[in-house]
Amino acid sequence: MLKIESARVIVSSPGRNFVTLKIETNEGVYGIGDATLNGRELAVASYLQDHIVPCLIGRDAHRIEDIWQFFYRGAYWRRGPVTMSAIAAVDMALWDIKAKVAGLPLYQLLGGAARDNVLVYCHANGKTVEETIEDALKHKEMGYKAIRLQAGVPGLKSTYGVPKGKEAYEPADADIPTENLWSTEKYMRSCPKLFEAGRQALGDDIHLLHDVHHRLTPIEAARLGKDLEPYRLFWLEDSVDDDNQENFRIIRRHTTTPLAIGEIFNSVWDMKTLIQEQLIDYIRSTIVHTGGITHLRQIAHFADLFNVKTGFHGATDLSPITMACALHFDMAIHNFGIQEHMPHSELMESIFKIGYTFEDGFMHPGEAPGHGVDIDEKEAAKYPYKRAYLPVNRLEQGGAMTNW
Ligand code: EZ4
Ligand code: CO
Repeated sequence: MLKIESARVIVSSPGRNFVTLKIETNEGVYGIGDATLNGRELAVASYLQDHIVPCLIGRDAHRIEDIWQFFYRGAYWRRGPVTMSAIAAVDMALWDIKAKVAGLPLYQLLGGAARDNVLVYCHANGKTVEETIEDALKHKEMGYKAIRLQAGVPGLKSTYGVPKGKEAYEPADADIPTENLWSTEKYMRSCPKLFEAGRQALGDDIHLLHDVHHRLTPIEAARLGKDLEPYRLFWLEDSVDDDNQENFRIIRRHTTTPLAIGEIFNSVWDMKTLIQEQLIDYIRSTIVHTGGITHLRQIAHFADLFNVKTGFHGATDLSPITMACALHFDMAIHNFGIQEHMPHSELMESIFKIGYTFEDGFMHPGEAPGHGVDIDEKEAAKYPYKRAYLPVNRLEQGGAMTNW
């Protein structure tokens, strides 16, 4: 039996916090999984350390499905981002081990290549429309075929997703959440102008995407979707709060702009209505926050029945391990749509050794056995945990708090 001999949690902060689980077996082969939950990292670290690791030791590392069900059903308390991120880390590490033992890159175990490489989209940001277009043109030059456009809103001091200075953009920017002011009216007026300029400057062959970060009501989202129709977006992301799946019935009734949501979902039950009623076009739930490859397979296959494609979250607060697992997954499933790509810093990649590559708008997970990412534990130990939170938004005219 390929026995799990040890499992340990590695918390490291090379520019931002990452939580990694390393599982070692009696035959020397080991695997690693990502457990990073932005702003709640230590909760997942404790869940793993205190509640999962003791139950893992001695188990057969090959029994991935059984171990998944053991932690999902066996805990009695199901779902939630902390639990599902912890289970995901175990799942990624076990798939890594199995693929290493097989001597194959992970995508081969998931059914083999359904495509030659993976279409990715990048972020273009700026304080103004002009700055955003300039950034987008730079990314087009780098080969990207799909670009997410986000710009500052005239009249608002700051906007989430738009870097304040010249430094690389990191959304979790303070040890107590920064409070920003938000105006839906100002945003709704400026957003279509960004896409009118974007389509004109970037041409018809580039896919354009946009993220609303859950800030609108359903009828406002319906209006924005209609206003953006002339610019033919690839998708409009997180236009409303995703707590109530029925919100999307209202949006869908009014606009043909394709809709994406799901980066904060953690189980198939968060998206069942959205998929079954064909209220969305892309599901963004990803490997680390949704129970790992094992649960995402169920989600992708379910979504395929209803013409919903994947478009996994790929921000830098998901570690390179998640990025690698997502790329293997994207390679192998039929209903892949697009993959988000926010490159990690050089410092982060000096700790997480990656095997995946980018070329001309597409990525490939590489051919190394396993998921292809390793961690340098000695280097990781040099960067202790540093508390950091996402900002919050208050409506400019007082009252309600919205997301970010
Ligand atoms: O705000 O990953 O589409 N990408 C995003 C990200 C998220 C962060 C939150 O942790 O919305 O920038
Ligand atoms: Co998003």
